[in-house]
Amino acid sequence: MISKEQLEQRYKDVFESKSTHVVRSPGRINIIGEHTDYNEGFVLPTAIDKAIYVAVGKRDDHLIRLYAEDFKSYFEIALDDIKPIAEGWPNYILGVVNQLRERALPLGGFNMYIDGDVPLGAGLSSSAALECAAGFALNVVFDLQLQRVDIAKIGQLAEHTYAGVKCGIMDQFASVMSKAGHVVKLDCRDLSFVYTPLELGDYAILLLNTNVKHSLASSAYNDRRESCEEGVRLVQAKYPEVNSLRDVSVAMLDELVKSVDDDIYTKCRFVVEENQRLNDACAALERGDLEQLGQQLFRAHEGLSKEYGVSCPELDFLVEYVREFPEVLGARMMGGGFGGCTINLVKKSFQDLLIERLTPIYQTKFGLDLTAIKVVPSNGTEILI
Ligand code: GAF
Repeated sequence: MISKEQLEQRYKDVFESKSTHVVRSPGRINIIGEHTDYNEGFVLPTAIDKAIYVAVGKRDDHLIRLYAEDFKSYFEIALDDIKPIAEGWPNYILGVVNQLRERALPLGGFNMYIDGDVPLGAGLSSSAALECAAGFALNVVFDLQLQRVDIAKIGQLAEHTYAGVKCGIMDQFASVMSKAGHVVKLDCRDLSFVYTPLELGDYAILLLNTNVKHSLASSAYNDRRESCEEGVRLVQAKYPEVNSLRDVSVAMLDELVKSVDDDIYTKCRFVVEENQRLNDACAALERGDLEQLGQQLFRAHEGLSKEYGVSCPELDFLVEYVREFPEVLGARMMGGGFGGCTINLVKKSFQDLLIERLTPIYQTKFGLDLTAIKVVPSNGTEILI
């Protein structure tokens, strides 16, 4: 947690003026429902107690000046010159600004100081948190009258256009809309949602960060999305009323995709089954059946690894290792994949022992540090007052 006073002071040091607002926008976890959001399916995320913070203030000119504490790096551009840069953190903010300008909203120059405690590249959506923090802050500073959901959509489009990842809406939605102590069951088709209390009794959510991030993750992500869209096109040949994999059954895939392209078939079937798993997991959570919930997590991992092909040896190892322990009810890779964290449902009293045992084994096997992160379901984006 970084305090408002610290952020205001750092803004003052960097820009030699006073900020007017400080915004906190959190990272997220997702209990289950992976790669379903861009297929109009369901997801079950919530924000965590790790966030991106921005302090912001208007300028008298039309310049945007940014400073990212993590990279100790400045960036400056005139509002009228906005375009994506080759790569790097400014794109997430520039992408948001670009979206606001495309909507002809009245923006002026501003300074923005950025800090945070969401581990970067860990699959906890630090980029979505940054987009939402920036969108939320600019909404307040320039009185743009945007709703929270608009800010999430703007963040998603920023990611598509300025970061080149054709992501779904889950990460941005979770960052702005979450409620402490709850998960959000979000229907990504119409963005209707319900909050469900995350009551885990003697169990807790523990994240294990592989500290692996594969450089081809973005293109592999976009490839998966294309495979899903191709599967839908094949089904539409006979069922034109189908819009997305949400409308597709395994029987339809068996009939129309299997013999045409086995790889597309396997990936599409994973998505259809993942939606079903999410519904089963929600029902288990509602009746307090944590064992059943955990089983769904293990099954989801199998699918993500063997069918959807978005895991990696480090993630597979972590999930296999924890399977041995009765104190771990479930585990799976989380988020887009190819690195990042596993999410584990672990008996509270066993967490530290598990971390202690696993850390040296992981280090010996992969030559990498393992980082354990305990998270608490938290509120979405807010102005710090
Ligand atoms: C990433 C994306 F940004 C999300 O939209 C989602 O598709 C997720 O991967 C996989 O479920 O976090």
